[in-house]
Amino acid sequence: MKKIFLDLLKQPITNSYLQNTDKKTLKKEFFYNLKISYNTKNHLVSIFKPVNPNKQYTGKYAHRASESATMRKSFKSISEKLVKKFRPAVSMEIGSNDGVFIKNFSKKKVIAVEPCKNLAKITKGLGYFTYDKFWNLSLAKKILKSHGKLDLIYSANTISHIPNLNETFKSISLTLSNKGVFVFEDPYIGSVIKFNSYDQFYDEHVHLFSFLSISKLVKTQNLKVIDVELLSTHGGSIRFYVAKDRSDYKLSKNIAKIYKLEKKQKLHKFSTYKKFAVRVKKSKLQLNKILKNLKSKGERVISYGATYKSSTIYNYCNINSKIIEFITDSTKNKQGKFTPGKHIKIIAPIDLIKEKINYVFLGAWNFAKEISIKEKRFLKNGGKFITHVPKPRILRKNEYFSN
Ligand code: JHZ
Repeated sequence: MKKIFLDLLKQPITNSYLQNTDKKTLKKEFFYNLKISYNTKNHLVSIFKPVNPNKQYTGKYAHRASESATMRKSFKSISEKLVKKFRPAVSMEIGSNDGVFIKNFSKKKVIAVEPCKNLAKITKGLGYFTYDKFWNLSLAKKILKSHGKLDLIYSANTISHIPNLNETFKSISLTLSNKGVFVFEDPYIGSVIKFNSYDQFYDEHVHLFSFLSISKLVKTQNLKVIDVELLSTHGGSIRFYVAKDRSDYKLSKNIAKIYKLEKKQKLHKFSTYKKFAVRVKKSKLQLNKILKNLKSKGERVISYGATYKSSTIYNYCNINSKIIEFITDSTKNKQGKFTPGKHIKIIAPIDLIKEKINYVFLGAWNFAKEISIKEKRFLKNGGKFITHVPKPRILRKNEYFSN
């Protein structure tokens, strides 16, 4: 049974950055109710009524996974590790974005799946065989026929975006070879609860995974979790290694460890999520208080990173361009546009000192360390970062390197 524990109010589609804010454009903006539920049967945390994926993964998809040095490094390191460990003959990536992961593979040995046509064009252009389609049973059958069984399937920040997980894992089960491994990583519900990072809930994050939920879900498709890793990427992610349940793979010691950890954190109890929802409401009040106080003193506040995540914050906390003057983002195709719902202007990175900016809200708090290094002159000059994780606050000196 699905039980709702959090209501994040009316939210737009996070990828729908606006070209302009004229009446006609605003009238067409789509909103839905972002309510989050916990499934008492399989422990899965999901959006109660997800948005239709055709509205989300269009030919105008803005996010580029290779935009951060942290992620480029992470994808390089996991691709090398997987090749060394599993020596796959044929591999596949689901949700290949701009090719940041598959670039580390030989073109003959990997295929890409990417439903956003503008992104699929990038990997096709790089010479990788790319299916510009959603991952589902019909595509799995097509791939099986053309490429045979796969030894390695990898996916980052994509499986959590797919509403129908049963079909997703069934399709994996069908295409995986007997020694094949499916490795996927997504934001971790345990970290969201720990850091009060409620901004990890937005239209694209249909589910937030735990070991408890995934181990149950894959079992129904004759698969088993053979290993699991907790990662620091994206403010706390979880990486699963899944294989056929009759494969020879032994279970890693990490399995017992994470099972214990999640039980200790009570991720299998509805009350944990109810308590989290109370903290989220408090977080909204605290963040508004900090920002309004700065504005009343005449301070200029901007934001760093026009993230999909921060869209949830702006819309839930009712933060608009009267509070956050503008947002800087290094992604070229976001620049010159406006954020969905609250219509804050996005511009290219600027010299914060020259522009006399004193306060910067970290929309991309998950890259606090990388941004702190980039902006060390600003920080040395007395500039301050603001974050909402784990509690809304103005960051003290030396706090930037903590995640
Ligand atoms: P970032 C997207 O979410 C959408 P977002 C998606 N649903 C998902 O799951 C995650 O990615 C993985 C910019 N930036 O990665 C670049 C700077 O401007 O936290 C990006 O626009 N300067 C697929 O948007 C944004 O911040 C910098 O120095 O929440 C970061 O977005 C750095 C490091 C980043 O994901």
